[in-house]
Amino acid sequence: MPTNLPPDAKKKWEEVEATRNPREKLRLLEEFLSLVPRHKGTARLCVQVKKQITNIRKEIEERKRKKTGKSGPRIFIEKEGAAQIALIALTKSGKSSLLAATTNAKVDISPNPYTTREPVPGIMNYQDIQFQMIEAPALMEGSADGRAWGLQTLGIARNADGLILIVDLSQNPVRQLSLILHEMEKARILTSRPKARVEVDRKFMGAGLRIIVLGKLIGCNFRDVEELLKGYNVTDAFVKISGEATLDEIEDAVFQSTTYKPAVVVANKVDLRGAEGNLQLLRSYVRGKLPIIGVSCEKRTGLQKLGETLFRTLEIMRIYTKEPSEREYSRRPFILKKNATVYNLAKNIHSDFKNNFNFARVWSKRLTFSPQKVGATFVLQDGDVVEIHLK
Ligand SMILES: Nc1nc2c(ncn2[C@@H]2O[C@H](COP(=O)(O)OP(=O)(O)OP(=O)(O)O)[C@@H](O)[C@H]2O)c(=O)[nH]1
Ligand SMILES: [Mg+2]
Repeated sequence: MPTNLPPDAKKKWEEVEATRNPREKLRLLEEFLSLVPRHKGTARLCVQVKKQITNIRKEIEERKRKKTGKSGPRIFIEKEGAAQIALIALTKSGKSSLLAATTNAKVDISPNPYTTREPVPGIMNYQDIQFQMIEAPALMEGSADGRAWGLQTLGIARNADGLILIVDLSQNPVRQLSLILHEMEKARILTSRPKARVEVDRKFMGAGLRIIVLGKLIGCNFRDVEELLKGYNVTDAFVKISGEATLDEIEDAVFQSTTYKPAVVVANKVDLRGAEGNLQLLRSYVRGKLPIIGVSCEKRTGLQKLGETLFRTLEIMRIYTKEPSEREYSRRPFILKKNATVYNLAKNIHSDFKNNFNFARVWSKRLTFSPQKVGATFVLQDGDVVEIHLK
């Protein structure tokens, strides 16, 4: 059921979205909440907003404590490398052990529960790129309702580019994984691509509202969507709807509350008795929906597959750039989403590049001859070398 908010609440939400200052955001969110009428249709929204409020409060407290003075929309941990990966798991499953086995981070490994209480980052090398891994404090039943540091942990998951979900194979892995997925779902973090994809790309004032439906609207029509968006003062935006979308899901996109994170399951402690059988149980439960890697962090086995699996699951690629005047291409690749074009690359390099783009030359093993002169719409692949020529 759509929430159908009164105009003053919608107006307030606009202000919430416009501010990046945490204190200001906190104040506005509280005001927003007071303007939301309480009924069944708004229950979900209220829970969501309350969570945001709790998270921001924690952020502010944390900042005060650490006095880092760094600004930015989120505290958490500054991103580094090709992608930030959050390690999400129940206690004692081996999050710290995985960090120790794959990075140079200093961690506390212990047979006692809840040893790690603060997020711990580490850098894992994979070929010529790096993944930043972050151990989040253990998830538990009730995390999504704010138990212990649950909201912080879920916040780390939400802020990451991808997830590693760890289960302990010496215990029932299905129970562990379903608990993790359930808590995440309550916090609206999905590990499978939602059927619908709604992208709201806000534009400058006066740009107008453009809605493109590539998929199918379920239980609503184009006009309903337009009404809903206008109701939230989304009047200057490019809205792309793919897959099968309900009005609820479109509303979610306005609030940016549901998020999809690519995830890899690491089944740890394969060295222990009964692990083999449990791994099979896990595989039949997951049914190929998520990649599973059986490892022993203690014995350091099975871990060599992790980098490649992450890379594949994140659906990213490495693109190397070359200056027209240079002979060699840069050894530090740009990381782009799979199927990105030369245009996406140009935009990534410099905002001026997209306006002044003339043509590009691409070197690639898959081409019959290299370099090949291409236009902005040319679709790139992992490993391509690109030289951009401006007008
Ligand atoms: N047999 C075996 N034990 C392991 C393995 N990996 C971790 N352990 C043990 O499992 C226990 C918990 O490991 P940690 O890495 O501290 O687990 P954690 O998930 O970080 O736990 P918390 O931070 O306390 O929530 C420790 O006693 C580890 O020695 C493994 O591959 N095999
Ligand atoms: Mg730990």
